Amino acid sequence: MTTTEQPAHADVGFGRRPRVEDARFLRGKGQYVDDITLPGMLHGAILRSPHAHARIVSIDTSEAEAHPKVKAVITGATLESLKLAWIPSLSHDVIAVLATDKVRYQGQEVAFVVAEDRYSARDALELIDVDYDVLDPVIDAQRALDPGAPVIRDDIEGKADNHIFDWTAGDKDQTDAAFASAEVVVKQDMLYPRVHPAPLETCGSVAWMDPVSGKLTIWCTTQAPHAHRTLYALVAGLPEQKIRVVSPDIGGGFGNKVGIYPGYVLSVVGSIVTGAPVKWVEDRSENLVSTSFARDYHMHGEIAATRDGRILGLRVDVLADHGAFNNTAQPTKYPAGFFHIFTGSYDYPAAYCTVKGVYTNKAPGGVAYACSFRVTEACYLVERIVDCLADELGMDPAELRMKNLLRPERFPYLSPTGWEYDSGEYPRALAKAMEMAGYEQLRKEQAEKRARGELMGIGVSFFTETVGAGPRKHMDILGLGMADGAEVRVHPTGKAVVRLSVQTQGQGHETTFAQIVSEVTGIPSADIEVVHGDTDNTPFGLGTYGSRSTPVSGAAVAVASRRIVDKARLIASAMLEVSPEDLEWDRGKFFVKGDPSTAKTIQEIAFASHGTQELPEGVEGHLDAECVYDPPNLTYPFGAYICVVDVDKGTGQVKVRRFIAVDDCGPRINPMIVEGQVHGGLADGVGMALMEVIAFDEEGNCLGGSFMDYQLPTALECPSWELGETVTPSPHHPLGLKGVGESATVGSPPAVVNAVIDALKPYGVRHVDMPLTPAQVWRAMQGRPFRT
Ligand code: PCD
Repeated sequence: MTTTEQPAHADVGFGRRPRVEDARFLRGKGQYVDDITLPGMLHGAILRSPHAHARIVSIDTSEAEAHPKVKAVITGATLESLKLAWIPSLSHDVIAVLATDKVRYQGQEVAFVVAEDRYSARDALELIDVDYDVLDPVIDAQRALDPGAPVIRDDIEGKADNHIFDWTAGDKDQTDAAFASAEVVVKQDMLYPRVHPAPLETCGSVAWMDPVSGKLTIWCTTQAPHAHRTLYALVAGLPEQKIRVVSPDIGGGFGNKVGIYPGYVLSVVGSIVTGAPVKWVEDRSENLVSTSFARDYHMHGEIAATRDGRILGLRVDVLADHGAFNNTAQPTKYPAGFFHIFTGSYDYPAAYCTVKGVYTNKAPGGVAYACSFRVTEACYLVERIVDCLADELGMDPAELRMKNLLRPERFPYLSPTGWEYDSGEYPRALAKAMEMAGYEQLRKEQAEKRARGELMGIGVSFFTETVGAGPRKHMDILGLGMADGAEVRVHPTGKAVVRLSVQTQGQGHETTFAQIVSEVTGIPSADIEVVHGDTDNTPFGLGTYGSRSTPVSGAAVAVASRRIVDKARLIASAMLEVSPEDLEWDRGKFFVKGDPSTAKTIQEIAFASHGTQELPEGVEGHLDAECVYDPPNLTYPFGAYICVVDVDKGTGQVKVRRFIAVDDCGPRINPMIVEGQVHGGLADGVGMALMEVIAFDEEGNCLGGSFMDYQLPTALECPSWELGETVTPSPHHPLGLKGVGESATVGSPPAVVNAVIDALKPYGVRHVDMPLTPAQVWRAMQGRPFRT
């Protein structure tokens, strides 16, 4: 069900348009990394550590090397000789490509076998003999800083503890003063557990170092091909023009494919060592156990308010578990990502947070899984604690939110932690969600059910996202500023090609970026080809994550398209022998003011730009343009979500019965794609709230290494989503667009958890940590009387 009313099919510009990429996806004709086969290609497999923490005494590879189909066995020692054993992480740390001294988490890469086929490579792993001296692991982040805790990173000179960083945002004194004057203070500990992006396609690469041309081509599951190329150049000392990174079809990224993983580097080394192309594709368990994680934030929140429900301040203290290497992906300046957006959508002056990062013997990563760098954790914190406050005050959670939401006249709004929210109409979005839900009726139904002893819950959440990183002067990744390029070229016949620096992983850029060009130039979308994901054929840019493609690259495309129209005006003025100012633009054609019969279409102008038409002074031939877009600010999409659950008293089983989501991402390029993005994010949210967790035992064994243990939501756990929209354009984006890809993943977990806790209200339960599995919910009810 949807409230969006749009024409069924948009040929030109924005509107519903079936995804062009589906023609190949639905026929099983996508070209993923694992579909790439090159002549003479070899296959790599990784030997991984069974221990969470152990010293490597020796590695004997002789038997594996003797395997008839094995071409090379690479160890940390091989890489040390190439100066590739350690590479820079995305957060100014280093990560081991293959362990040299110690293994620091279960699943860490220890050796790489290259063989004629995948099976032989895997068989040969069994023939490698590693002698480990097992050490005590540090698994509990809370104990990582205990005096006497084993030091994980003794590779770092002088390192005597497991501390990574301390970071603060906001004004401490002002916040302390707000708390001192408050009538009510509510405190709550909450964990955002370690989860995994779990894309259906795992990570992989095919590397081919052509010994004749000296050109290295890497087909790779990457969300950021250009950034990867530059990093290969910087780290391996290879000339950048001799490196080509191709990101073919990607079966879901969700942040998991932003970083450079040891396997990618190993396929490159394998190709250099053997002189043949080498493919490496990890299996499901490798992906879940070793290849990144998300969240793992242990948060303590405190909220101050007046008795009548005016929020005065928020104070947060976070312990961030980063695993064995600090390989979190986020702009350099922000070790806790954009966590300081935790002040959320409410109007109050005082907020302060401290974040402490620690090493543990767990896989590194901290990827922004469907999250603009820790916005998800931030949103969960504020939306949960506002519900705790409502509970304390005996106020309806929707009413408490309505009372404190930022009003439209407050925009552009400078938050107490320094963000400048670009635009918003928050109360309207919440009112719309409440109306769609039939909020009052739901509360009545709940009261009746409670009276009968049944558990029904209604959860409200409101979110503000900060997406589209970001202004170059503030944001970079390893020194690369976060701007993106785009090139638009119109062929003589009026068809066009647009080349993007960003890379789609299923979002449908081949559809929507053509629509952006079409919206501005009037060229039908079907006449526009989108080229992306190949560094040899696209302009430089930082890639697709943090919902930045539309805010940054989409803006680059819009500006380049406008430059096309500007140039077309000059050429049309020569064609019509009038001055450019005398022309009027009616999307797709220019005509002399007051005389529509004189129109020259963009297609005619394109031909003239290549033809014999004499061009005006200073105008070069051809109709093309480019732009490198440095966004002046981020964009701030927002939304109001309401979740309705029923909880089984006997088993603790949660059933999500309804979910109402009102999203505002400014104008929608393609409402159908936006709805798909929201559907996916809502399912993500239900998964994290109710079932997903990467847990460890005391020895550091990962307990989430398969889809039997790491549960993903399916259609069975999801209701039929009820979507609504409001449209508040971004004032600084050329087309008013805001990102949306991660909105629902950010906004939905607190709605689901708030709903479950609301259902448990008769038991006096104020908080339960995710995931709210039946066991977790059941435990929360035990030993507590049911009181209506
Ligand atoms: N759109 C429209 N309109 C508007 C906005 C948007 O239409 N207003 C659309 C576009 O165009 C695209 C989509 O939608 O197509 C999205 O967008 P955005 O928001 O801009 O985003 P991007 O950048 O493109 O993308 C990214 C995201 C992220 S970030 C994530 S996680 C996820 C999402 O995206 N991932 C994925 N979604 C998705 N989907 C799919 N299918 N797959 C995937 O993988 Mo991160 O940071 O990485 O964690």
